[in-house]
Amino acid sequence: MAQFSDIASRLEEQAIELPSWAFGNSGTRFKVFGTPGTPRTPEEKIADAAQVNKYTALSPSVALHIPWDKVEDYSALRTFANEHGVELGTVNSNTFQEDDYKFGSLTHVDPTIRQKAIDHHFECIDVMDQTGSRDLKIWLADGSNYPGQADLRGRQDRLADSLQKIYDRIGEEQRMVLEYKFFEPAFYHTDVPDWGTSYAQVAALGERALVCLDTGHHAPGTNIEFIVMQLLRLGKLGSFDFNSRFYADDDLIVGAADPFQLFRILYEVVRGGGYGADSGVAFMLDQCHNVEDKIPGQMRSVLNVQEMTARALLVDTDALTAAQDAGDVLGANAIMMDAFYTDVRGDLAAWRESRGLPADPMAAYAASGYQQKIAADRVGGVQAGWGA
Ligand code: LRH
Ligand code: MN
Ligand code: MN
Repeated sequence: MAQFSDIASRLEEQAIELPSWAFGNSGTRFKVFGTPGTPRTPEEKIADAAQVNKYTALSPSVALHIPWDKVEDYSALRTFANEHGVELGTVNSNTFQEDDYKFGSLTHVDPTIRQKAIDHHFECIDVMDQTGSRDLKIWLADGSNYPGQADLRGRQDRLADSLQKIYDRIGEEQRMVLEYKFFEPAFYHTDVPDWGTSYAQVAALGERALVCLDTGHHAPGTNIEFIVMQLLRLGKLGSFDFNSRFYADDDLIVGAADPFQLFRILYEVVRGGGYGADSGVAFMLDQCHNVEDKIPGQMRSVLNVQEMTARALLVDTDALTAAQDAGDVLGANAIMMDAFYTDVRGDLAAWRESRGLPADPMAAYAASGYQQKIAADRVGGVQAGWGA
């Protein structure tokens, strides 16, 4: 197996984008619990996200969700972010919270509603031009609840048409990523339910249209690392929304529910050339912190990704290939498990210190007093965006 010192330099390349909405209050349809100190503005969300980067050096950018993060002046927001040591990242569109979209957005039968949804994406591209963002992320709630309710084929054709109009608008340096999800809020069919549909749609558009894989958007038992492998093989994996789940789209802390699955995914990322700044694969979180504090929740998440990335990098790939080629089933499996079971926490702590970072970022944040300060200073936090 490789030694930690062999792989340490590769860890410097790691960047995990944080979602602005993770810092707002969120919950279930039963109850949203408020957390003292919750941000009231996009600026306060960015300031909180910057804390995560300050203690971990893992999260240099923050994703926006429009209109949840709507401001008058996006150039000023960009300057504000830069002053806090972070960049503005992916711009997420939102066509799932208006009455007009009850029966769909980019797939809607009514051309005026389709155009409204397309125009919203044009507005997001305008935002990207001001924030310097590279990626436009599209997730659609479009779907139906009952067999016969909608013409599945017609909706797919209209989707292709709408996406083409949006794609034609993005700049040379910009990209579009199309996220899939197998159900919710629609319960019978979803218009972009799986990687195959997303792939078919983006492949028809061109090079700068790619698939976004949200780890919580698959049926239980799905082999997600296989999908990662296939999309990398096809050159179409644009980004990840990382989170973890026990049941459905739970949006829990990545690596919390199934650390082994996170390891397997990251192994395929590394194996397929999807790791590192030049890979074109953006690592993002898409999580909600319903009952835990949000800043340490995000910190725990990026540290989990870092730990599993280190373990994935430790796999002895030469020995693995030899075992695979020799038909050594148990030998090959043991090589994977050796890396997975390696506790890298001590090595990571020492490595952080060698780079001027706290050995234990969670403890350093807790000792900083920031949480107490925002709890005292801010009153009346917003609701993540889920309604704000
Ligand atoms: C949909 C989703 C998508 C949205 C986000 C808030 O479930 O994963 O990425 O933009 O949640
Ligand atoms: Mn997502
Ligand atoms: Mn989701």
